[in-house]
Amino acid sequence: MKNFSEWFHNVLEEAELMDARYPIKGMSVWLPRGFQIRKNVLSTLEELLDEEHEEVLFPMLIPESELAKEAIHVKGFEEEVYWVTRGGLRDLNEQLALRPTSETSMYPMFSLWVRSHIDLPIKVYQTVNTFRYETKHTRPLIRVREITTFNETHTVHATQQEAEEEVQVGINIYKEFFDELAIPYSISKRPEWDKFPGSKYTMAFDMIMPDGKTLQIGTVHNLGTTFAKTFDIKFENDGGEHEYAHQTCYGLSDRVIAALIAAHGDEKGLVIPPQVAPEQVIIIPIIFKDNADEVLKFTDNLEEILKTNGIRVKQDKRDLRPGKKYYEWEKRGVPLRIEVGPKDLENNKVVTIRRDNGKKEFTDYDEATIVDTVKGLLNSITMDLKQRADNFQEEKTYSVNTVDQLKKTINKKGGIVTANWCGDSECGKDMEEKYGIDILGTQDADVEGECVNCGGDANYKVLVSKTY
Ligand code: PR8
Repeated sequence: MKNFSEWFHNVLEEAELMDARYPIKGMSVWLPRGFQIRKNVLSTLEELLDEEHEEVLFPMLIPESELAKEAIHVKGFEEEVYWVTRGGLRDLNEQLALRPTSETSMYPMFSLWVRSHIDLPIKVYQTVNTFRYETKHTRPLIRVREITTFNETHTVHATQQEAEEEVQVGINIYKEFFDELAIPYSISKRPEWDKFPGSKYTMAFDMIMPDGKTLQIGTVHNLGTTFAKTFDIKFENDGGEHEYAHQTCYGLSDRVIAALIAAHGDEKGLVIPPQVAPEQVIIIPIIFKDNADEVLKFTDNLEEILKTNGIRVKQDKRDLRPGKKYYEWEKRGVPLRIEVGPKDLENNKVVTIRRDNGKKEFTDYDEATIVDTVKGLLNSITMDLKQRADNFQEEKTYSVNTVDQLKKTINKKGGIVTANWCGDSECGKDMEEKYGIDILGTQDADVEGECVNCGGDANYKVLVSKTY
């Protein structure tokens, strides 16, 4: 695709996912088809979270006094907070923030809940809307001012060790989640100057978009005891002493759906992996005047069989040319199309067409095997989409030895470029400024030799790219 931005906007519109014409910048409307994908994405995620975490729901408004308590945190968000200052005609005594994220909404309550070590760990999540007055260029799903799908997990632990382990739990859940959606990613530890405000460190997932820039699609933060100290989250240990709790939080957003669209779409528009597709199969009966009853009897039966076997299927019986229907369902990204015409009835066959690669196959229609055939095809589609997306991320990840190569590669090819780095903040910021790039983060690796920028001893592999 030549112009990703334009393509992305067209897909949202043509696949009927979102309407971006809402009269507030950075806020859009979820249309039924988009909402259904969102719902399927969320249930995939929540199924994973539910194994160890419990769902909660906190209020959207946060008193200024609580938001302001954690100095570093509030500094990080001060330019992005929306404020409610009036109730009806009256000015409020204390202004209330629309949550930009929920640490300062949840942690005063955690302070009340945690008394002794028996109250720990706490592991909860919520899926809510959050508000961030973004000043960078807004784009639907990618950078919004109302994040409508903010899934945030918050945990509290007795020891540093447990919090470390929870970071790994969070990373593993997100890995599994992205794998199920066939979304590729690179994981790195964000540099000091780009970690979550108030955290000890941030681990982030980045996907390379079709235009070569990377999108941060999820983050896992170790909060240490910073917030516990600010909000007085203490517990009595076995020995009767009071200790501050160790915390983590992790989250992802609407961006995951942007990543899903970007990872799999093609020139014809949307391609959705079967796991989250509103319809996994669309049946198109090819009807002529004299055979309508016969064909529809057949396709109704086919629809019923697939449905009872747990496949999300729909039949398009509208009085339109088949070609027009094919075009529409292709744009909507339905993974598999089944066409049934009078000839197929005679031969007792159906035609299947894959959305991802256009492959057309004739399958014998036999009630016992049609389900297996369709399930097998959906499976292959999932695997092939994943393979294709993973290959793209891999092919677009380059390793270089000099800063000159780094600059050239980023500018010419985009993607993620890796190199040896010392890890020093001054050196990192200098590199970002000089070359107009972003340091995504570091990966621990056995590195030997010099830092590409300053020539000092290299300690890490650094991931560099242009970002959204
Ligand atoms: C936290 N607190 O808040 P985070 N539009 C779309 N997606 C966004 C936007 C935006 N304007 N800003 C961030 N995201 C922690 C963890 C509770 C949960 C997405 O962390 O500020 C990004 O993908 O890193 C980001 O990784 C995720 O929300 C979590 O936001």
